[in-house]
Amino acid sequence: MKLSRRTFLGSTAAMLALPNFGNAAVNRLTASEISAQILPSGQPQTDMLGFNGVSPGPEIRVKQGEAVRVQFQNSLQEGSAIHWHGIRLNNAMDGVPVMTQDLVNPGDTFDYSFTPPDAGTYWYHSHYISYEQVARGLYGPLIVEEQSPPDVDHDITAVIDDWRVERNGQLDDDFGNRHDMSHGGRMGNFARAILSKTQVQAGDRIRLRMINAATARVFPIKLNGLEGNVVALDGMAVSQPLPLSNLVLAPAQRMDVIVDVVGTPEIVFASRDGDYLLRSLSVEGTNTERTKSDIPALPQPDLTKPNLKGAQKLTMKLQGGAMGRRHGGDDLWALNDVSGLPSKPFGSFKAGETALITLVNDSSFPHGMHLHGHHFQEVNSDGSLGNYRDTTLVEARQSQIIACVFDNPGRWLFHCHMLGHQAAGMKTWVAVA
Ligand SMILES: [Cu+2]
Repeated sequence: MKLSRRTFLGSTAAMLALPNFGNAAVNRLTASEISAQILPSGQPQTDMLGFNGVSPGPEIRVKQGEAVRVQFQNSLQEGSAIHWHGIRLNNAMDGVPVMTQDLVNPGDTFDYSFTPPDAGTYWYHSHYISYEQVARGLYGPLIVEEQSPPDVDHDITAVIDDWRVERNGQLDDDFGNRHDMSHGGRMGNFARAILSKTQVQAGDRIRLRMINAATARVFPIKLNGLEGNVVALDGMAVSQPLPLSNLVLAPAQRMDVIVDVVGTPEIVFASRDGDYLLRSLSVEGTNTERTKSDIPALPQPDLTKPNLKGAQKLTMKLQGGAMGRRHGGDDLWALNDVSGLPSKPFGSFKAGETALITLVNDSSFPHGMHLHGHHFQEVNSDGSLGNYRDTTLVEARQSQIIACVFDNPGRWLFHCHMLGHQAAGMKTWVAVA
């Protein structure tokens, strides 16, 4: 579905006036039906799902080593559960109904408690009927600050999403649309970035944490009016700060940049049909105290190094969809000829074991493959190990090898984060003992 340029272009000024999401201390997340001003002010409100009355839900922010303790209250009319995306946590806290916990029924609560081991940008979202609950807004940011955070003037979170909105402001409620599911997934007709803060000074140094909360859309991103580097991907610091070019956020992926304000900052979706402004920041005044300096690397993540020589080698074929070859599964999508969760895991690992997994995309659509409870490294084409990720984008007809140390005991989902694909078969699991 094409993004509606007309809806958007008339509304730049109005969007600046929109409220941002809050980040008060959070010890309870109540999921409920809400009304939100997703469209620019002056246009109708949208019935959605949210946490504590808002979507995105409140930003949870802790220091590395500090516990997250949240009571989830389900005030929806259907079950739900919260997945803490990208956190290497205890299996019982992973928020996957049936696999790691019982479904939290309407009116019930569930206590989540874990201590994130890694600093970085994460997020939480529903993991039940997620292609619908997440698309309706049931998610929020989870930020784990470094013990000594980098020296910046602003630490800003940007949650990026698209919605399929009708003229009356309501979400198109055809969430289970099989045509969407067999293609790229449910694409919205309106997109924007919701920011924790929008006012800066010229010359300020900003850490911008971008989260793609969309259930299907891959966002190529351009940053205007800003100069700097990418410093983290999927929460984990990159080994060397990367240039601000060819930025891509697949669904569920995150990217932290540290940038200096050199113009009017804009977060732009570089769509195939041209640039689409997701949000701009307003610049007032000049920071005269900040002197130019290189962007520092963040403290490096402390994960077990893979043992590539002794690695278990596995292949996962990503199959199905429109214009795809026949496969052995019984739904639109399959992994290794199985649609939906197999009775036996895709892989079984002894705790601490390294695996090299070749993801072969034998379909005509990209897939953002997400592994729970672990981060893995993308293997570069020259065989060297790349940056850590918890979600890797495998383009149509391409392959991606990942190296993972399976050191977190439990049963973990491994699935496509184009959530309609997941619902139509593209999921499996691994066992770590
Ligand atoms: Cu997919």
